[in-house]
Amino acid sequence: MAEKYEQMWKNLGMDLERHGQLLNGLGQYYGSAVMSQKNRPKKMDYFDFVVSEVHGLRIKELNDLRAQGKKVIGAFCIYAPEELVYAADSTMVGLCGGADFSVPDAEAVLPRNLCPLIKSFYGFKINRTCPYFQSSDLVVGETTCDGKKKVYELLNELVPTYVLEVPHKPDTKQGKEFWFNELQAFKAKIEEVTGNQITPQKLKQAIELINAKRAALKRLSDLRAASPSPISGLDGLLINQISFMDDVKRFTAKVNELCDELDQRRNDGVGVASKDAPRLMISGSPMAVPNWKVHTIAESVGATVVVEESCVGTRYFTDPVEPKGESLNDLIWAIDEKYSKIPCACFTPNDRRIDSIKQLAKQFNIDGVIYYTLQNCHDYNVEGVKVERALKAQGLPMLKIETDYATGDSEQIKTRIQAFLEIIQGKQ
Ligand code: BJ8
Repeated sequence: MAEKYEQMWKNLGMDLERHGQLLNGLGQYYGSAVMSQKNRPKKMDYFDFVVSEVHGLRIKELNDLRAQGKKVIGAFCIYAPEELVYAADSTMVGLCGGADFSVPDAEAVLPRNLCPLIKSFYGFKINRTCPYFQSSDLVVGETTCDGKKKVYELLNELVPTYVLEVPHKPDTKQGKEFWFNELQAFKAKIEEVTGNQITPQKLKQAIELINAKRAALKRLSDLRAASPSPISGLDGLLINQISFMDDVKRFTAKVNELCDELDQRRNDGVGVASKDAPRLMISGSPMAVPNWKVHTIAESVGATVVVEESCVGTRYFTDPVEPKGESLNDLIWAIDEKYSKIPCACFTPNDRRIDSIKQLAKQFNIDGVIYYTLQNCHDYNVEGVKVERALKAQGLPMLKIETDYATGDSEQIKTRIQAFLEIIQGKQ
């Protein structure tokens, strides 16, 4: 791939030497973690191809769009309203932020005791190895957690960064009205950056486009509820990660094709692990590419991860945008309603998330929950107390793992998950 795309990466101002190191490491990790899995669905071929070209062909596609005058908008959070971006004939992509590779670069500037996701994304911008960053005309941040909010100020020195102010009590009338005004301001910003006006018709089409993507991901998720699950948790996670990078229409069609195969596997009783394998939910901080650590470990010791209660998971696709009218205001209110329901731990109170975890535990017939917190993420860490209480009341065990992107604690995590599975199996 390197030679084919070298000129493109050069034009994007990337550090070719460091980028080469990154790609080598990623290729090896993908081979050992993902490609080595047994009995994968055939239709995973497409997603393997996307990963193999994630810094190549996909970046070329984005830059071909830019050459046609379209804009690429980068984001980190599912609160960035992609419907408004697509309604302005533009594309939204998730930015790099899931690898340890860029953390030392960030630590030369930022405090070390910061969430690895934040350090990773900032490091990727500094070291110029993320082609998504280099291809973004605008980055959209949001005032969710304090760490991100402050790092966006520094990021703005390197790439134009627009920060959405999200209400921290989104369920209140004031919160919803506040968010409606923020959405209007964001619409104006996107119109200014793209030079395109967002009409009701364009916004309606964009809502339908993204709703179809969310529906395909929900269909995939529902299929994982089968026993045995027809696809590994790692592949399920991977598809959710790719959803933030790939072309929306093509991705939706490919997920639906995969689901047809999984449907057949479910009917034939074909799974990736035995029916008795403990079924785990992973709940907590989001896992961006290539954060496959906990899934890989859990599935290597005999569990199946069947659902991610995460922004790279159920929080993204659970609710569609459901307009009650056709006017621009009706459509923006529908976006307001949908996004206000995203149960991020940055908000308070966040009972919606507890209810969702309880409902998912039933739907997926869960045996135990791994509560996953990125180091120094206070919001998810503290909210774990309430989640554990709620699960305990349902008789479900929870294992809390607080970790970063490095592999130094992998053996320790493995031992802890093995002990957790023994507890679960002792109960079965
Ligand atoms: S809607 S979860 S994607 S903010 S960066 S909060 S891990 S300390 S990512 Fe998130 Fe949007 Fe919420 Fe979802 Fe913690 Fe790290 Fe902050 Fe993080």
